[in-house]
Amino acid sequence: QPERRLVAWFLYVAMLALSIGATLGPFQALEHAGINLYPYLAPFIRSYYQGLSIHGVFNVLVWTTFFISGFLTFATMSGLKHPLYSLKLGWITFWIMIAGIGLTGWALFSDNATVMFTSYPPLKAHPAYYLGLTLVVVGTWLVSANIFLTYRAWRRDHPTERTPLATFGALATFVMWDIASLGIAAEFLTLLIPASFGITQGTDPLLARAFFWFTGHPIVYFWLLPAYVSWYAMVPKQAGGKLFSDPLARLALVLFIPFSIPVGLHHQFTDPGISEAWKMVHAALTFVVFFPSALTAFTLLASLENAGRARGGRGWFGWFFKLRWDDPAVAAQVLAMLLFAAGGVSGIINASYDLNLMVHNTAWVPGHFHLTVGSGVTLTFMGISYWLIPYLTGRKLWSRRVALWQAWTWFAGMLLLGRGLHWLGLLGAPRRTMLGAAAYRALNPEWGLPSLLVGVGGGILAVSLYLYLVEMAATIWFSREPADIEVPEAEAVSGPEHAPFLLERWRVWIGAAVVLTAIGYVPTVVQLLAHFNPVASLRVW
Ligand code: HAS
Repeated sequence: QPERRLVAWFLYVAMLALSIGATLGPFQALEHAGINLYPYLAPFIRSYYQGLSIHGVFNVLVWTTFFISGFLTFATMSGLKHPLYSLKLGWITFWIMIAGIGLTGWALFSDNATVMFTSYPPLKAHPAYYLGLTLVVVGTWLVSANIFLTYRAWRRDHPTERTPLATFGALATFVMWDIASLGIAAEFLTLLIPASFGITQGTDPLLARAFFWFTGHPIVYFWLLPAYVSWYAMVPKQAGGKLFSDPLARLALVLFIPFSIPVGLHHQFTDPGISEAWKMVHAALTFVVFFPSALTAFTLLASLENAGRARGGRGWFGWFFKLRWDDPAVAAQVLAMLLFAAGGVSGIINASYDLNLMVHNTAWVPGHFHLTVGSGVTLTFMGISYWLIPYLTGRKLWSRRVALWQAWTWFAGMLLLGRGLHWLGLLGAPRRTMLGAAAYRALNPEWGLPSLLVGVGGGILAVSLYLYLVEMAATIWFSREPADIEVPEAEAVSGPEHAPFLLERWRVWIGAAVVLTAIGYVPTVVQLLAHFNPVASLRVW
């Protein structure tokens, strides 16, 4: 019971963050469609760019991180059937992270951190912004420490057992993240925080970007893997069937440890000062990290087909319509998978060195990430909350119908918004720009229709967001019926006993990650450090 409270509070804060961050999304979408409502937000939000920074940070950094911290802590405990190693540490972590978002939130709302969620120098924020985000990252390290210690305590009593799949996924996520987050730690601690305090006189934007993307690409898998945990370990059961293959699921999850990190230069294909050869190496490795997602698509389709056929589905596609579409937890997550598949395809286009030159820094890129983190991840987390919040609070979901409407409206809204943004990108519309401004619109009449799609999609998403928040608030505060929920644990057609022990040898995967990361980054970082010029950078800050 006490652990349930901790998990629930992580999720509540996540939802609060989403309510702030996502509320600003429709303002951007409508601006692109030529309806500028920002003046009505004054004095709280003073510009499109301040709104965009808050939108990015609260959605992709706070909503995701708090949800993941709660959900993976839960998945570890429920998988192992073992209490958390230290509840006290759990609460200390929670409050450290709250202090972090307090500082960052203050800087953002006081218009002292209009630097976008990528925090690129030479844009400069108040030290509180960087310190706050640092505390959030430290919080994730403490969450992972608690999870690892819980696992170690369980392992002592179960030396030969396979780790339950959900817990295995939680461990893989945090092992990967703990290594990946060293990049942003280096950037903030050695470059941005000292410079924002005025301790150093300048900084080096290129070096900062290299450190940032060391973490910035794998962070997308930090967001994605918890969704995979749910898709593999829970959804097959909720959909009425079995996971196709437990060993394939484990293989996919564990492969993210070595392959997630040495790919960050694919965000810097157009940056000067980095060798093209190393950019090519990262481009090639990006196609390697695509592989576990391809495995996932195969295994999930087979698992969903298993569920649909078990429920009487016939023919090539008939099984799809027999899934439990009346269960919002299932509907939301299957719709999330569909959108994610489209986002994955645009990711492959981004990763292709030559095609990237066409789409880089255009509206295509937000099109891509609204289908991945904004749909694949966010809609999955919403689907998870439709059973997890009732489980944690003991209160039945307030209205299944509202939850179903929410899932479908998110799907429809993201389809339109995603299509519009990708299309705008191909027409050369830049990202992070007030596209609705009269000068742009007059020069580019062909942006009209895709901008309209973005505006309509954003409007539908606003409705969907509030359906979600109302559903959650009503379940937590007003639902009177007790919930009768079991934690879903999918059985597998091919069970864990077929998984080779190698998959559980964490040292092997960590070793492989360290070696590959060193190969992928050491030459570039050494070269950037050799050219680091604090005097020239004085001019920047
Ligand atoms: Fe990305 C930029 C490449 C995945 C998020 N990405 C971004 C940014 C974000 C982001 C936020 O190479 C912008 C950062 C910024 O502000 O500058 N991305 C990729 C590649 C993948 C990928 C190759 N991205 C993600 C995920 C994200 C995410 C996941 C968040 C969660 N991305 C890039 C590149 C850039 C980039 C470049 C830089 C662009 C630039 O120029 O700035 C891959 O990992 C994708 C693999 C995934 C798949 C999909 C598999 C499908 C599955 C679902 C199965 C569906 C079923 C249902 C079963 C190939 C697993 C189907 C049912 C039926 C009946 C059909």
